Amino acid sequence: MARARSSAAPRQPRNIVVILADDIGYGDFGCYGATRVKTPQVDRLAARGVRFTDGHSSSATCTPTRYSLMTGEYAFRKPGTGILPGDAALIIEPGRTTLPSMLQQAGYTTGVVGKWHLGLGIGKPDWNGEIKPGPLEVGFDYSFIIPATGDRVPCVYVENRRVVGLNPRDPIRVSYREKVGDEPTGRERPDLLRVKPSGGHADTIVNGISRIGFMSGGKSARWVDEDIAKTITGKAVSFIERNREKPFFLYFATHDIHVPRVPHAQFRGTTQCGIRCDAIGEFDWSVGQIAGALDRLKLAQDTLVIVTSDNGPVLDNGYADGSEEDVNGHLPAGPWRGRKGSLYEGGTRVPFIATWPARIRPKVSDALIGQPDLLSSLAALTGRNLPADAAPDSFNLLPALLGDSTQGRDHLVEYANGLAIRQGPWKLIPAQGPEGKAGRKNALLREPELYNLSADPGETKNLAAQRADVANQLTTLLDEVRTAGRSRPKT
Ligand code: NG6
Ligand code: CA
Repeated sequence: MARARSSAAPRQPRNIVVILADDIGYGDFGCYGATRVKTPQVDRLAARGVRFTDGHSSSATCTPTRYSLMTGEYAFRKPGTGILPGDAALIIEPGRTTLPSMLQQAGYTTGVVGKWHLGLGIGKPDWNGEIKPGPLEVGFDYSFIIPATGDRVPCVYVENRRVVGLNPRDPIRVSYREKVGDEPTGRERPDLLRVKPSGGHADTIVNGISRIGFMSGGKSARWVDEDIAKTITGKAVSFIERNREKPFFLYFATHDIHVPRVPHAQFRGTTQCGIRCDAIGEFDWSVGQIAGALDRLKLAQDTLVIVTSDNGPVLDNGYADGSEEDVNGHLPAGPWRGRKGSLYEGGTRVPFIATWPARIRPKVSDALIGQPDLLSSLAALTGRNLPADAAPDSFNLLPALLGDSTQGRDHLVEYANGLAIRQGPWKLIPAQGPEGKAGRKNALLREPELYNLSADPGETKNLAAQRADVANQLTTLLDEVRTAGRSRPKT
């Protein structure tokens, strides 16, 4: 490993930390324009690093984005990578090149802490026994995870291959088909709920919140929602402390600000845009804990820290938590149209910040970059050659990531309920037919839409008819990317 030297810029960072927020939008941080919620910790990283204005998650929802982050493959290529239930099987094939397996081979000790949502086990996971394959089989040396989401059962942590705090006399049962055990569901006992669902979320009640899916048992292992951020941030900090003497890669995937939004009392009411923004404050606190640990251990100078989010923002996402009512003029997607789940820019254009004080100089970059690019770019950074068939949609954008260049991707496929393609200032959302949905619920896109984002960032003027030449060219490009099975150049 190259180590930091005072005389020369280091060749590769001593450590790498990727912090992936959940459902935080482009406009949710101060450094991206938010004023009603303060995010001093994120802003401090941004002020020292490269802040991208055209950074993207691979998809407008969680599982496909996380799949692409790990594999460098567009999730649309692989059926079964949509939003997974909490008892889904692992969707990454053990043995394939992943971001953590590549970094493991480059000499980093690798850890994942936080939301996983990529499935566990083969068939159904054995919650009461050894849970594998999982993170440890796809490149992580350590894992402490929420199996799926906060709103999906089972509501327990899994550390390495075991449920944490499980009493074997109270085994866990999980079903996404039918009720198991005799605990009440939200459907049966709405009077027991402290957060009311606004859609779905009517199954087993855990901690006064009804979830998606049914569970019984595992009482001693259940998480306390208010403490999730503190628990996982503590585990992430412990991982850093344990590995202080050797290079490490930490993938810290927060639960904030996904629903149910139940931030700790310390953060409640601390912002001017309701509980969703209070959860952003909690996220910022988590970032500060990680940055603080790196500072304390004198690792901050030579650690590459990336902060980004898994998809665009959403206000009400199935619980009536006041997010819509309390928004108070806050613009969660910033200037972009659309939100989580949408093919408009707000679906995937997310905060994207890279800091490495020993190497990166502060900069705002408009390079087009996607999270799938981290695998190729970090392989280049750590001197690893990727096998030809690995990371098929991951571009090596290392010069852009380090702020040495503003040259980003040539093109990018955006993925929600359908595909869109970006190239230069242009964005094409092809006609989707009667089943497709471009953005808002039930808005079927029967005609293609073409936007010039330089002139019209809000995607308001459809130029598809006027610029049929561009629309045709982008249609051909999207078809090529789709049928070729890869978009990363072979060399
Ligand atoms: C939806 C859920 C939503 C959220 C989402 C996944 C309902 C009505 N909506 O099905 O609450 O869990 O799935 O979010 O149940 S994601 O960020 O993990 O993709
Ligand atoms: Ca998400």
